[in-house]
Amino acid sequence: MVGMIETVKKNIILLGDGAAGKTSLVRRFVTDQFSDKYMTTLGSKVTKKDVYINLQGTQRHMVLLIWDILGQKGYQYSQALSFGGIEGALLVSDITRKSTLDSLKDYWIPSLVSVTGALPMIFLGNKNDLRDQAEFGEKELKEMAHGYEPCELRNQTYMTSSKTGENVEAAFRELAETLMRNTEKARLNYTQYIMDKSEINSIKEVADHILADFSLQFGGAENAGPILERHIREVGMNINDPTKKELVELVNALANIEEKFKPEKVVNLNRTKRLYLINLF
Ligand code: G3D
Ligand code: MG
Repeated sequence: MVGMIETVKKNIILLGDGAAGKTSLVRRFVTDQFSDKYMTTLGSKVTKKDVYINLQGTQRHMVLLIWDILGQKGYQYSQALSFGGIEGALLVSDITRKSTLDSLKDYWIPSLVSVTGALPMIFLGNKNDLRDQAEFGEKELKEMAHGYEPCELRNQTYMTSSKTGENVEAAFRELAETLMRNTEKARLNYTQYIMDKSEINSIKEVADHILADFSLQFGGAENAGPILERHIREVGMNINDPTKKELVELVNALANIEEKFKPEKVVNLNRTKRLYLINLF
């Protein structure tokens, strides 16, 4: 069976001075190619890439939307607009030009976080195939990255080359996995929140929470909506006036679905906490 895999969508952005290698890194990651023909990126361009991540024994599907912007300073306003919804960043420096490292600190990071707030960042020292012309190395890159903790990243820096492909996949994956772990943390917080029964005052609110919880774990309302609608119909539940019996049936139906793509432990935890909420009323 192909199985149902949860999908989450994440927007990430590459920032750094012009010619640091942003566009080449995206091209290498997405198509595994390096082109020596340089095309100026006008405005921002979004590239989509599917990433599969194994997290705690569950296969996850992430759609990465990769924003590549015009790498010139001074376009702050229009660039800032495109930061909306950005959840992670790759900060690209070119090891043959020390100035590209400095401007991460002086320009790119401040202009990013002023819009997005703190977010996971990975620091790249690109053009590592040109080590013999380097003006700085991994040590300086790490020093800068450490200044931006707590990003809680295991590996915040990568020496990359879009020419040879060195570490390109690893750097993108590190960011993707970090974002996936953060999504997981948000879920746990949400569970904590709904377990606090003082937040829930009626059986209808219980139904709301169960539907929201399922959607969240299923990668959003877009994916979960049609499935929920079908099962609500099947148990004959009126969403504005649910009965306990109907809700219990719905919870069991949702557990059957989750069994197909979640570890048994998680399925049982979800079922238990949902039944617990129903039984408060
Ligand atoms: P940008 O999008 O950050 O502005 P680009 O940068 O990806 O357009 O790359 C700028 C130039 O650097 C290009 O060269 C590109 O081929 C080169 N480049 C990018 N990454 C690497 C790398 O890892 N190693 C080497 N040696 N060169 C790289 P041109 O000459 O076409 O301008
Ligand atoms: Mg570019």
